Amino acid sequence: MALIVVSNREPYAPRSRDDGGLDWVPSIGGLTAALDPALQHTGGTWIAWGEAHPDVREVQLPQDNPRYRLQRLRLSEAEVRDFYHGFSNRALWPMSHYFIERTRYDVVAWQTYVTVNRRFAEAAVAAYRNGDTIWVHDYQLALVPRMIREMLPDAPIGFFWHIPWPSTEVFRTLPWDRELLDGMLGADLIGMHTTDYVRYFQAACRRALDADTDEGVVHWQGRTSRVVARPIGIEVDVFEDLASRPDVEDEADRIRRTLQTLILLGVDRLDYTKGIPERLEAFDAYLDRHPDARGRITLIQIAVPSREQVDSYRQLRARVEGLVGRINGKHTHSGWSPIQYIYRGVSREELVAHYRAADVMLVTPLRDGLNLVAKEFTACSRDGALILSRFAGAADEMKEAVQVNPYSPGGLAEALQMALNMPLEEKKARLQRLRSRLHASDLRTWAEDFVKEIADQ
Ligand code: ADQ
Repeated sequence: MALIVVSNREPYAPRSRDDGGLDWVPSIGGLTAALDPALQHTGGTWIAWGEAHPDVREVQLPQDNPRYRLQRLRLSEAEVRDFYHGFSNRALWPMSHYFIERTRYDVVAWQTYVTVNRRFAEAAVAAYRNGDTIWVHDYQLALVPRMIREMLPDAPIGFFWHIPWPSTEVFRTLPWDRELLDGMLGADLIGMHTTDYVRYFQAACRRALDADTDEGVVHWQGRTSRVVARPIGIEVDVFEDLASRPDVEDEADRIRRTLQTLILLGVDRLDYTKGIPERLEAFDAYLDRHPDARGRITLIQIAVPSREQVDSYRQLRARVEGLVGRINGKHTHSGWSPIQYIYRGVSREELVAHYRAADVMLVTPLRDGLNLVAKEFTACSRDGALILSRFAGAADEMKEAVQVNPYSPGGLAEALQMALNMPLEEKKARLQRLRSRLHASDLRTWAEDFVKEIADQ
């Protein structure tokens, strides 16, 4: 039995070599990091948008040890603009993260979303053989389950929604709320990160579709879909191995030696949902209030560039850079600057070295489906403390983190004070408890169990 994964992003992106060939490099991001190992394990087909080098329609991956086939769809410029930047990232993304004022509900963008979803569905149907399992991912492709269902009435279809599912009043602002729900309900199994998202989704089905719901199921048009909370895990072993590698350890020591201060760390895609400006402002206020902390703490903020074609992301970048400049300008003295800002994707080794070097990890999104960084830090940390937003899906499973309300500057500063002063024994005990849970549901288990659950429906 093979697996067919359908997602917008591809797991590896092509990069030209000097000799004219292509190297396929792993993409950065939660979803692709999650599914590549799963598909390597089962074999099958991954269908995704081939962004760079669109003429390459198919490739066997990973390059050095091929385990599955990547089938790449070519999208026109207008499709990318309207389907991806337009509807996915200007309508569904802000709406699901409660940023209604940032949404643009444009009818042409919606129509393109429908057309492009159909192309993904057709590719999945063409790849499908009896006995296969289809797993569709995320908000860019919510209509695909229904479209596949119409062509393959008996295929096992799963769908995972990786971002928050908002409360019903927010979801109702979407002009195509019924269509979106109907699209998702083509799946046998719908997964989300938390039980709250599942409850809100069911409430939306009742309210918008007048569908019947029971414990964990939605009945709609003669079919039943199960809706389950299955928070994603990380590759715990991979992160632990990296964390104990001598070269990574040396790099962590080097970071600490260079700064000679306590280290606060933020690692995010540069996205307005991640609460980066709020975090910087809270740090600024902390330094104002604790003059003794000046020269003794550095915040390293690593931000990976994201969605730069969308205006609000460019504005966010300018705002963050402005804040970093202003705060550094205000507090820098005798060779110490409070913020080190890294605006690029970093390698896994570099990432883990920073997790190892950090005293306090700041994961303070205003809203986040789950947040993998919180789990990665937990797997790698020496004996650091984790500050975690109550609005990240991961907060449900990570009660031992110092939980904060990122909208409250005072609350953030207090959490920082608490984390910085936490006794070593307590930090170790909290990490220990968090880690034991990471092992119980790592990424491999999450993906394998979900695929099994789809097939068992
Ligand atoms: P994302 O919004 O991308 O994922 P997240 O879960 O934090 O958010 O995953 C980001 C990934 O990118 C992590 O693996 C992190 O290590 C990596 N990363 C971030 N910045 C980086 C940098 N500068 N350099 C290198 N790597 C970097 C979406 C949802 C989340 C959900 C995941 C998985 O928005 O809520 O947790 O999918 O379902």
